[in-house]
Amino acid sequence: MKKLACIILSLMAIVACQPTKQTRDMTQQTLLERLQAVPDSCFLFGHHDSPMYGIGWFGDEDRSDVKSVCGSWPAMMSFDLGGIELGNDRNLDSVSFDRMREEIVKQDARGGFITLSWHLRNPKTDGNSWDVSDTTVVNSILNDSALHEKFVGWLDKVAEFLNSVKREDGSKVEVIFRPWHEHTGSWFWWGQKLCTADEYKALWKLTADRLKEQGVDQVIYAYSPGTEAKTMEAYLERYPGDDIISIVGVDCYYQNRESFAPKINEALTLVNEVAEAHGKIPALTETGFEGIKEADWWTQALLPNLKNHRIAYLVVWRNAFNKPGHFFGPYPGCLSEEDFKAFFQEGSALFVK
Ligand code: BMA
Repeated sequence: MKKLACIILSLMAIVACQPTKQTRDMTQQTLLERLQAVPDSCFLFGHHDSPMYGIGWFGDEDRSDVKSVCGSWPAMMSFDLGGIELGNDRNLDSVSFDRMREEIVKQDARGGFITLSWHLRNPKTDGNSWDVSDTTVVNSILNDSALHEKFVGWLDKVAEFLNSVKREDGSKVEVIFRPWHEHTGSWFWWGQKLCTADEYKALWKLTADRLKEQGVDQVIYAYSPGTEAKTMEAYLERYPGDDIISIVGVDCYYQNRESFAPKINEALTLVNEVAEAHGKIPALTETGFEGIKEADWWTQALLPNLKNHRIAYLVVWRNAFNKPGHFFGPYPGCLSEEDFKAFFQEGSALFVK
């Protein structure tokens, strides 16, 4: 069944465990259609900042810790736009936006997928995303005309970047955009206790409307709460609407085997229910085990918990070059290296050559 799925996938020329070559036909399918075509038994494997840096390196060309271990690129590349709003050359994790643009184009050319998050600054306090000292930031963006104007300027910087990511033929690369994530927690200034449901939804609408006005017609949006919501009603409390959202996901991290199994199964069951009811694409928008301290984590802790659910993709977070122990992907010599190779070979997780 799994083999068949991979064959179908490669026939559809989206991405497969086997080497694929990008052709124009592939890009004629929309990003949404390509995601919908991921077989139920497979998922695109994603890694944040994979080609940018890893354990013991930064900025090398043609390198990724994932590729160093299994020989293939993640099928999903995740990058972050945090800092673009200020007109910075580099994002909050030192990644240059020029390099990001190049890597998005390269990933697209190899038949891969791209998702972008946005750990933007706090427009009211000038602190970072995690500055929750002022509980009225979203309200002020919506109601204070000076702050509104400042924030709209920030959105325009995002639009400018997105519109600049073009293939050789001049067409814009389609990407997933996942702003305002983990809002069911209260650690970002747009979080649960920092704004009302209506304010949060209005923030989304403002974002989508402004980007559209600026000509951004090549993004699809992902909604990615944390695991706090336990019911469909709670999950949808701050949902911006079917007209904006294409992907419904969850950010769900691993602490230990006992707690992870019930947590992720509950979260993905809910995501699948919502996806089904609203005709959306389900995804595990962030996951991982910081420092991957178990040798068999990929095949014994993560994979078994994905088997009963449909997800088009998952993203494991970054292999930080500058924060010891802060890694979520494999790298040569890490404890779970052999297990990651087995995870790769098993065939459910999809990569690109
Ligand atoms: C967090 C951590 C931070 C990083 C941020 C944005 O989860 O990895 O170190 O700055 O994501 O990538």
